[in-house]
Amino acid sequence: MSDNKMPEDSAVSVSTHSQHFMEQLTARNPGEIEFHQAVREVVQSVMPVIRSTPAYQESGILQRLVEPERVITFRVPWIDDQGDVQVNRGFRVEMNSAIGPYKGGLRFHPTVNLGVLKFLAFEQVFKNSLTTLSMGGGKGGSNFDPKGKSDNEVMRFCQSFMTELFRHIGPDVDIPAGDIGVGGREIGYMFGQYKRLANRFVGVLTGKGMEYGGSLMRPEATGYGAVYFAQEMLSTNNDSVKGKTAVISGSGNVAQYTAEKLIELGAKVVTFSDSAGTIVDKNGIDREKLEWVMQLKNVRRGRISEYAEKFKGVEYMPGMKPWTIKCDLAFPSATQNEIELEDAKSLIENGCMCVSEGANMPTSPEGVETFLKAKILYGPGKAANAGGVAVSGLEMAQNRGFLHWPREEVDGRLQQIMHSIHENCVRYGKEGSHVNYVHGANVAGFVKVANAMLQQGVV
Ligand code: NDP
Ligand code: 2IT
Repeated sequence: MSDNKMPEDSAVSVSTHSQHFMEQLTARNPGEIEFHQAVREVVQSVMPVIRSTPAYQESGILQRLVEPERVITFRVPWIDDQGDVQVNRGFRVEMNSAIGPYKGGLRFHPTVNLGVLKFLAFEQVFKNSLTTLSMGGGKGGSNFDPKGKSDNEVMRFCQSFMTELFRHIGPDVDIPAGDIGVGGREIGYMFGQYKRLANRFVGVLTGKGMEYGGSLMRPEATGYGAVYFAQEMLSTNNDSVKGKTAVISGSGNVAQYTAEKLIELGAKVVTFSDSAGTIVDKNGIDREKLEWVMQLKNVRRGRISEYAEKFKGVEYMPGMKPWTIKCDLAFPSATQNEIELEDAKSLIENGCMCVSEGANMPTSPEGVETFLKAKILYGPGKAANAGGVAVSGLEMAQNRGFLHWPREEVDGRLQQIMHSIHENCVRYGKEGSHVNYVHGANVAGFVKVANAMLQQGVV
């Protein structure tokens, strides 16, 4: 018997099996705390399914799911504007390709390390499975910090990063995209370098510019999708986002387009944030103010505190997150574990009825527990933010067919996909009259990948 199997004993409870599995996982992957956290949540959801399906146990599905198929780490040397040599570390975690080529974003942020990317790649496997498209899971990035760097420095970094990564990726192999710190500018520089090295114009990255194979609606997709998912959840109570007050964290890609869709659908958005603090605009952030934020963050690359200097009646809360502000809806759209126990409690006490996660794993386990106990509508990231990678999948489909679909077509497909993700969560997550979307998303995402792995043998 392998060292990661438990003896067969029906008296051994599901939770003992989960605990035993997690002990071995943490011992094998020391210090990778975000990875442990992401795996623990999935294991808690899927262990009953595994225990009741002998084929899953016999073929070691769970043991194989938590071991990346391949991890690449590499040196990324580049020269800054002063002429000094800088060295960063690059990664690509190719987690699972049972249902399609590896697919997932690249994150450039000083906090990036192997544990963070393994958690993101692991989540991506289930998320991509939920989209209904054929995409495996991967994630990559670097501890490079684009903040305060000139365009030329970012270009030189991206070119050096791709000079190694290009040999590991390809349109049938692994198709990266953006994430924190990687937007249209970085994708452009990386695409240019890939094309130059490979001498091939192919859809090897998604989130490309419209002029060279990008899809309409990809920039909007994650934020719009998170709002569509909130609408789906609210519709189970015959409710909608119209007239509701919403708080959003972050002020990057996901936050901006979450705000745009909420404003369009008649909600009142009152916050944005960044890693330095939160702005609270009780009058509501309207289209014009949002346009100003987009210029600030995407063109001038400024800080959100400037919003409070620009507009009247706005409070800036340095060092604070938005979760103490009274709201009906919350859209965490910045980073992992940004909603801790106290934040979750404060949201519930203030009457928040729906949380739709644009970010990946933004709620700590204690926070998740708080939302589940309160039985609010809580859509975890792997379901609620899947619109981004789903439209990446649609970008790949368009690239294959040399096509460029109109905006309405992509948006229609995105809405359809978010609807089917919601249906799947309900199917696997219904607990009486309540839907446990965490459980639903984990089990629904798992079953498709597990069955594909079963059919493909022990690889
Ligand atoms: P951006 O880089 O565009 O924006 C990130 C935002 O989050 C910024 O406002 C940033 O503030 C803030 N932020 C980042 N790290 C921290 C931190 N440690 N503490 C506080 N604030 C922080 O990234 P995206 O909008 O693309 O990504 C946001 C989240 O959405 C991430 O969790 C990402 O994984 C997830 N996501 C993104 C998708 C996409 O398509 N882009 C798809 C699905 C999920 P500051 O400027 O101060 O760093
Ligand atoms: O976390 C995510 O789903 C993303 N950053 C988007 C991945 C993608 O391939 O579009």
